[in-house]
Amino acid sequence: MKEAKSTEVKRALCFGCWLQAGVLATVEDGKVVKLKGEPDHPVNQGWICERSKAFIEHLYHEDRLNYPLKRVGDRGDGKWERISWEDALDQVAEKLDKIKMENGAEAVASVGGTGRGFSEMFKARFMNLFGSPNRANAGQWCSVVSRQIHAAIYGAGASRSVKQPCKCAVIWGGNPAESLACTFTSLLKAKKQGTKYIVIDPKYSESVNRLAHQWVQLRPGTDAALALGWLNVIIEEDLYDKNFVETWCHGFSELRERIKQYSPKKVAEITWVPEEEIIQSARLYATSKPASIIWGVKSDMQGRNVTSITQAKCILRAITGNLDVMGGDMLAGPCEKANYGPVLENMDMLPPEQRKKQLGADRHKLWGYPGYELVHQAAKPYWYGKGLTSGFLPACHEPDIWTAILAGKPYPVKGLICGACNPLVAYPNTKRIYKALKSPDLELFVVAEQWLTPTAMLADYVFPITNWLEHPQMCTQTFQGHGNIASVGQRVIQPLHERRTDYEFYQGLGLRLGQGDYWRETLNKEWDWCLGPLLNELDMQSAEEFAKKQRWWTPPVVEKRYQTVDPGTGKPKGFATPTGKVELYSTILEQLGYDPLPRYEEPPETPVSQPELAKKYPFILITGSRFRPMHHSEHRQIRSLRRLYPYPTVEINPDTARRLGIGEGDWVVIETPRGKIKQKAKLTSRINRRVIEAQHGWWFPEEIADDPLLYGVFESNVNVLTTDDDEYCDPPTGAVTFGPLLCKVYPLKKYT
Ligand SMILES: Nc1nc2c(c(=O)[nH]1)N[C@H]1C(S)=C(S)[C@@H](COP(=O)(O)OP(=O)(O)OC[C@H]3O[C@@H](n4cnc5c(=O)[nH]c(N)nc54)[C@H](O)[C@@H]3O)O[C@H]1N2
Ligand SMILES: Nc1nc2c(c(=O)[nH]1)N[C@H]1C(S)=C(S)[C@@H](COP(=O)(O)OP(=O)(O)OC[C@H]3O[C@@H](n4cnc5c(=O)[nH]c(N)nc54)[C@H](O)[C@@H]3O)O[C@H]1N2
Ligand SMILES: [Mo]
Repeated sequence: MKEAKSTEVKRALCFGCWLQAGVLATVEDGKVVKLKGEPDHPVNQGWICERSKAFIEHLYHEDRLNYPLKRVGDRGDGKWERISWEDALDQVAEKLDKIKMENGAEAVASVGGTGRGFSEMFKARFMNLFGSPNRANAGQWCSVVSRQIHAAIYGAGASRSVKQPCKCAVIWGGNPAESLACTFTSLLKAKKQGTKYIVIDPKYSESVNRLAHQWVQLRPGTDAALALGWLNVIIEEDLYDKNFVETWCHGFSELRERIKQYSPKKVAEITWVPEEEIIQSARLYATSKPASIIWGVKSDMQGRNVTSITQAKCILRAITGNLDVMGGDMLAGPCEKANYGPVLENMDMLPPEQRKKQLGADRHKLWGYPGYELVHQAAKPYWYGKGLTSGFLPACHEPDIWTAILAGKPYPVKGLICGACNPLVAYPNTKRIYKALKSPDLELFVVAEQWLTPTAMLADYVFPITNWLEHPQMCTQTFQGHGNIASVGQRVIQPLHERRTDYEFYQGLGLRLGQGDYWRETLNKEWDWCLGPLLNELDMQSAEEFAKKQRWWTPPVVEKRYQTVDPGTGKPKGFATPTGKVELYSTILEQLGYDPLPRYEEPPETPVSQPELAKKYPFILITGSRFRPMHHSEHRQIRSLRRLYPYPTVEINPDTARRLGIGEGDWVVIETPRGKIKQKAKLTSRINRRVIEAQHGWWFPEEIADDPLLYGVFESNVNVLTTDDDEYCDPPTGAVTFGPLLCKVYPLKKYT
């Protein structure tokens, strides 16, 4: 007789992207056999995407890293020796200590991505205790920059509230149909309930197709001008909320003066959007109550305009009376029932003299310590005596790490820790990063990864890390106006082979470097402590118990928090900013030496700013629109997903393609002044004739691993074409330009 199978269902959180959807995972005889969405989970309401389901394939894939590796040949040769975790950690810790002794702790830097595996939080703790201020991450051009600008202006983030559908929602520089699949249905549902969507996008994206009441097709990179044009219409036509502006805003008269420069006529010339459309869309937003502006990442990666775009969006919400009201955009502080951010990361342990050495913080002050300290000063007393969630901030200017390695300026960086990111593919200027990682001046390069990526191929040590099915999870994030939900996921199975969590990697190094007092025994214990205040209140013993019994917690919704009376002062709480108001005129930006008001600057590489260069490179290049099923540079080796999207594609208007002799599916060369790559042509009238859109994230795990090929990392990777030049970066935040840039395109066959 056959023995009965042991079957168990675990309640996990998918970490395929930062939404962290609820998943029910079925385990049969110790093997994960099925993943499905957890009904009623606030994030995904029972639905999960194809990528989430494919994590079973990810878990058991033959190419996953299973043991720590130590390089034995030259960097990139692909000659590795298997080594134990303990030996590898001993050796890395010893080298880090040596670099610190000889060059100072700042000579060790770290790079990160979207914080997968909670690596950014624990990396922050490790680096603070080690004494280095030089932590960089993808937040510099993705959401965290905009979060920091919100923090300067409102003293908190702001997030769409789904508790009540809004009359009008603006999707600005995002395409949630591809990028936020789990929550897209909530947008469709709101449309049925009457929400009118304005989508601001140079392309007729799938979100335009499925949602838009009005599509504003602007020239790439001109969002700041458009936002200022909207402000002009709204103020000149008296469509703003006078009461809110008078009581709760600082600097309206200065703003009013500034926006005079941005008449709809002038903005139409800059943005290619007809004057009448600018006026109509501004009126629609301002007169629909409540209305919301939904974040899209393309606002965060337009280089020199990044601060202005987000600043203008923040101002739009405030002056139209849509801030912190149901159906509008609710103020989003941190989770009040958790130990998070500065306390979790032991931020106070980094001494002031080390903070001063942070790379790039002299130029990009809002991103580094100078800005952080001003924001934190106002936010700490306001948000439960702890301050805002950081995780990614304050960070150093990412491109400065490569300069410090290559040129030793302003001082050398000799050790680099790369955790949960793939800079050689996802960061700007691949060739420069390649040079830095190959440099003999970089004495130690350590990677914590799930796969041998092109970046990991250049490492001295590679540590094999679990995926989300192999570790317990905790999430305290602001979610769609629910406030700060706390959600916990169970470990589904024990880590396979010798994989360990990111936590154990940083803890392992920390314990060897005198940080014993600051690390808990296990990740589970860490979550128990993080959620301590909430667990106490619920009379639960552990996060694991919470995961089994309760699963998530949402705080009561507080509308118009600024009006609530502070018992200490007897006055309304106001906002967590230096003036206690919404700073239309930002005193923080002013103190840091930047323009306190938003403005539009022509991006450094467009047909307008560089007409001569545009003769050679006639098209405007935009990059990196999300596409299912891929997530940045991941999943190219997951067969079921690769089958859905086998090649990189570049979108070209059919008229343009015809003129260039390019047919559907042809391999074409895309070239900028910095290099060339190939992708397959996808002809679509959804894109403007003058604009080209190339995908990001491409490398080919099936190709040769060894340097200089590195899995074809230079073949189709769009970041071979991008730049990290400081002239292209936003002064306050250092955000880079992933578009607009100038390019030319031609059929590959002509040149082979
Ligand atoms: N040109 C262009 N470039 C872009 C963009 C663009 O629009 N255009 N978008 C940018 C944006 S917004 C972002 S966020 C960045 C992303 O930049 P990155 O984060 O550097 O890119 P990913 O491909 O997400 O890299 C994540 C890596 O972490 C590994 N990983 C996954 N889970 C874990 C884990 O739990 N622990 C560890 N240790 N490793 C794990 C994966 O295998 C993968 O190699 O890309 C940016 N790059
Ligand atoms: N499938 C999938 N989902 C993901 C990710 C992934 O890699 N794959 N990554 C996750 C991450 S880290 C992020 S940051 C989010 C980002 O996801 P989103 O915020 O949705 O951003 P994108 O998909 O990069 O770009 C969306 C739209 O911006 C438009 N666009 C391009 N240039 C401009 C411009 O100058 N102005 C304006 N207004 N629009 C422009 C593009 O045409 C595109 O339709 O997605 C997350 N979700
Ligand atoms: Mo991102």
